[in-house]
Amino acid sequence: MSKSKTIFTDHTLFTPYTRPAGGWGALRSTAIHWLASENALRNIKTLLKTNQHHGFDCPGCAWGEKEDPGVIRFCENGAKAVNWEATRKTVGAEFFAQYTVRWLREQSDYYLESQGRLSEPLHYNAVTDHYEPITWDAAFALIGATLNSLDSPDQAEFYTSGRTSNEAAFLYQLFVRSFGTNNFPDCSNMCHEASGYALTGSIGVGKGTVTIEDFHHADAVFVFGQNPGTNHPRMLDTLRDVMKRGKDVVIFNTLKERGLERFQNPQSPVEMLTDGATDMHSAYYCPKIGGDMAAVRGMVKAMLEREDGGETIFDHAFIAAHTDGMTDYLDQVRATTWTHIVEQSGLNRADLTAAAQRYVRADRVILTWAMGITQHRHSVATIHEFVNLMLLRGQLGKRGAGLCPVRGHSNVQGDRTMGINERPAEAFLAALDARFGISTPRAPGHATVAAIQAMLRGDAKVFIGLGGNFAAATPDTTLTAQALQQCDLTVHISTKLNRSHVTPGKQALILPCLGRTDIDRQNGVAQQVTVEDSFSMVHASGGVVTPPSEHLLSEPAIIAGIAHATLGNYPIDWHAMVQNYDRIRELIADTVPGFNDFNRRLRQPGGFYLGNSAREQQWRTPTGKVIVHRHTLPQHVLSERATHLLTERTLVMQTLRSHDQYNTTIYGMDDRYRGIKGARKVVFINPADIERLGFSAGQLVSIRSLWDDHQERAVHGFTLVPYAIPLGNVAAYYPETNPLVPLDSMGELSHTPTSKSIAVELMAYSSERIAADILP
Ligand SMILES: Nc1nc2c(c(=O)[nH]1)N[C@H]1C(S)=C(S)[C@@H](COP(=O)(O)OP(=O)(O)OC[C@H]3O[C@@H](n4cnc5c(=O)[nH]c(N)nc54)[C@H](O)[C@@H]3O)O[C@H]1N2
Ligand SMILES: Nc1nc2c(c(=O)[nH]1)N[C@H]1C(S)=C(S)[C@@H](COP(=O)(O)OP(=O)(O)OC[C@H]3O[C@@H](n4cnc5c(=O)[nH]c(N)nc54)[C@H](O)[C@@H]3O)O[C@H]1N2
Ligand SMILES: [Mo]
Repeated sequence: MSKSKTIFTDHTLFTPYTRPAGGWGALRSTAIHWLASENALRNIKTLLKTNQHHGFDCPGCAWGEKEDPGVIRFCENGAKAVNWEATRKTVGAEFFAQYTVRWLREQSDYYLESQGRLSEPLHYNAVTDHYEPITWDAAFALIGATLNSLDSPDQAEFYTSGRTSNEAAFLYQLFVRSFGTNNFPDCSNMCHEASGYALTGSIGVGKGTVTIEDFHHADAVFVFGQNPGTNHPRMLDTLRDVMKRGKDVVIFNTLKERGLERFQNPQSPVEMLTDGATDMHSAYYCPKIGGDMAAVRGMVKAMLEREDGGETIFDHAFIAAHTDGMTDYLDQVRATTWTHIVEQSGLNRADLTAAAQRYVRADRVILTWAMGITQHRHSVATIHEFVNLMLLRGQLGKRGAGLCPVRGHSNVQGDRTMGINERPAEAFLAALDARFGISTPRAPGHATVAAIQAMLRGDAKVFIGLGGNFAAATPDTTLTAQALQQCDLTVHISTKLNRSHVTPGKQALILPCLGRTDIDRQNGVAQQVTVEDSFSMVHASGGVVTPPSEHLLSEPAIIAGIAHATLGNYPIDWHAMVQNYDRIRELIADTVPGFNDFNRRLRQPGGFYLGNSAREQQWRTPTGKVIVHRHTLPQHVLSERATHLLTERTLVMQTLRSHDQYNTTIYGMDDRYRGIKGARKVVFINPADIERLGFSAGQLVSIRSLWDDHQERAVHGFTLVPYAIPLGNVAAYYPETNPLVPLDSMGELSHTPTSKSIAVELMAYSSERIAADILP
């Protein structure tokens, strides 16, 4: 392959974006997606109902809202999510009669989802390789009979994606536990699992401790490993307010993300018309991938050196009253060398000392984080390091301060609260047993990776997915596809066609459901569901759009159908619950702490706050105090199973989201803020690495990952894009790069796939390979 193969001369693919984030660019993009939705007029009305009291919760992210009547509450990417769901295009029997599953499998994720909303239940015919219509009753009967034929309930896996409402999630877990298993692989296993695990084991509760109100009182907000400009655009408003108050916003991100540099608020007429913009940070640090634990350790070390020199920096009264184990941790910090810290973080001592000073000078500090922190081998240790940093100055349990893992899916936190958990708490199981007269299983079930491993071994034979796109979202795509295809039955409850449907088991069903924006009538009465945001606020959501097909059922109705076909009326009359969702909420009120008087409280504007024990400085830990964990700084951010294969050509890769996608849903081919147009198969790489490795900008490469199991994991035909990224690091989009993430490469204690730290090597895309990819 010739080195001169560059496509950069005409700048068609890559042009650096120089405008502020938001602004006219965001408005323009909103308008384009809205007009392309084939339902433009209806959808603008729909958008105006987003996050309003009598509307629906945005199916985009889990950022919270202040109750502020009259304010329009949607962002560019929320608008894309709404337009995508509220399309008039549908896909049903005719389409599936035309195309085989094998043919559909060859199409892109974008093609599959853009066919429109699924409009009727479908059953896979393995003989013809086509999906065919099936009645709801026959579909439920097939599921019930298959589940009841298993040797053990543990041979079935019940996946959940985080858009599922509280009502559907509660009913689902009650069914699955009454059936007899805790196999609950969940999207959060790939997402904020490390946050829940680390926080529960330190402060006694696995959720963030702040509310949106706290941001108005913070003197400094530290944002780690997060790209809100794309993934939580409404958070930019909040950060901008902090900057406008003259306070600090301190960023740690491997990349210079546009939304964290400058922002023009599309909902501020003055900023829009004067073309003004706000600087979005007071300091921006670019650590190496996986370098955040080292960076925070460096900040603590800088503070500790001043303490050891006689200054008082730490809040000794808070430490004495509320923490256990701080002395040991500080000894560990003393034992960590600056050389190790600087080498692993990629930041110098002066920068880390300055970051520490910004932390010290603030009375009230909020620390937020997302996937740049949670998808590494040492994510739990890194989050413990965050907690320790915050404890040292008593930044927990006071106004304007605290920890804020920014959740992904709009109800991923609520699903956990409802009991979607493969290791449920004993108190919760006991409450279910007492209320329903059942004996729920006590043995821990499977999380996502364990579920894939069980399917591969043949130990699990049925897969049911409540939303999501398991085949594309999970690691090691080839192995996961094999796992699903080996199943006796796969069932997907979905709104849109996706890769999981075209990776069927021996038998397979697609069950089309209502989405968040659709009106859900039961017995002629429009129902509401509830969701919980990142700030533990529970609020109601009711659709406003006529559903795209009369053959759709709601998620609760589908779960009731499956449950009834499997268990009859044991332990409850499932169908009766669905007639009025208040009945499901009564069951929740009876069994889930914090939901007493649920039906009344959800009707108040803005919903209600579930509370957070750590915020009240009640530490639900074995000692009654915050447990200070001390971890040694890892020698390497990669697993030992990769480190002994490293050469000087090895790079560490993170997989991330473009501006035009929602997880595995691809809305378009652009990534505006990163300057990419019309392409997704790109690798962001430091220009010095391009040169060092003997490549040229714009060259096509193959990417191979390193793991010691002799499996070849590679993807081909990616374009090298020179980018401001630390030396030795590269970035590429998910899900195209999921085939590179080894199934066993998991976070310690969290078992989250390490999709932000993969050891890879780049190779020229060979002409043989090109021929193999292009020729049929
Ligand atoms: N529009 C839109 N909104 C979404 C989603 C979507 O796909 N599209 N997905 C939703 C979901 S489920 C989730 S979980 C969230 C995801 O929200 P994010 O966590 O913002 O998502 P990613 O694109 O994975 O971005 C990771 C960010 O971390 C940085 N990063 C990567 N590795 C490191 C590291 O080691 N250290 C540091 N300091 N930074 C690092 C990357 O450069 C990038 O800016 O968004 C939710 N909202
Ligand atoms: N390499 C790599 N892998 C990752 C990540 C990464 O950063 N890198 N991120 C991980 C993260 S944070 C997450 S959360 C997971 C996401 O994993 P998932 O939640 O499984 O994936 P999504 O892409 O959000 O699911 C999209 C599908 O959900 C269905 N859907 C949409 N709305 C509804 C609804 O209202 N009801 C129902 N029943 N179905 C609906 C549609 O059919 C759509 O095709 O991916 C993870 N995988
Ligand atoms: Mo997520």
